[in-house]
Amino acid sequence: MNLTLYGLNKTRSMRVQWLLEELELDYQYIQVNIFQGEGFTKKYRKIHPHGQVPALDVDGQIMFESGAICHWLSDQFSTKGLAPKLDSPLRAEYEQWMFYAPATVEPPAFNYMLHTRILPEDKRVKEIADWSVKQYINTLKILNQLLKDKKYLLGDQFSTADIMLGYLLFWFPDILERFSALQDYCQHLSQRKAYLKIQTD
Ligand SMILES: N[C@@H](CCC(=O)N[C@@H](CS)C(=O)NCC(=O)O)C(=O)O
Repeated sequence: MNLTLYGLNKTRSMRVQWLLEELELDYQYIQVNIFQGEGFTKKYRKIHPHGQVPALDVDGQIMFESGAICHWLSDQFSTKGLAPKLDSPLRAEYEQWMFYAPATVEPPAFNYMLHTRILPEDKRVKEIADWSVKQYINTLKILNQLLKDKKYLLGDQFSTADIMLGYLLFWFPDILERFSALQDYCQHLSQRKAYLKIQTD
């Protein structure tokens, strides 16, 4: 299988890159600097209609949406054990976390980032930032309880769901300081060989 990842450091493409490394797959990496307008070229719009990263070329067929790519790859390479098999008792919980990360955790975290860091200062709305961080912290309180005494979301077994969630938790390390179980969780994640391999400045 020929794989080419279109991505950029410190973006959601890191989910896919982290997973490709966990799966020990060969892939080509093409950097698309979305902050310098490279997402807007006609050529790149044919790859990703929104001009975003990540996109993955699989033998000439393009996929986009980080969660979908990670979900698909994990099942394609199921022998690597990063997604419980369909008939495994852990599969339902795995699916739950795969969707929980982008659907429940990501929106408040991203809105907070948007209104504190990404938007130009005159476009930031304090009320949205305040509301989003409150929602995010409430979500983390629940996650912190659920992850007590657990190494990974599925217990001792690392899975792609940990990539989906873990990638997000690294966005605001200062907020994590008050959540000891989440700090331990991130500590485990950050020691993984594949995670360390994709860290660049
Ligand atoms: N839901 C999409 C979001 C993709 C996304 O928003 N990517 C950002 C980088 S993290 C991007 O390319 N932004 C540039 C833009 O929207 O123009 C996914 O998870 O793949």
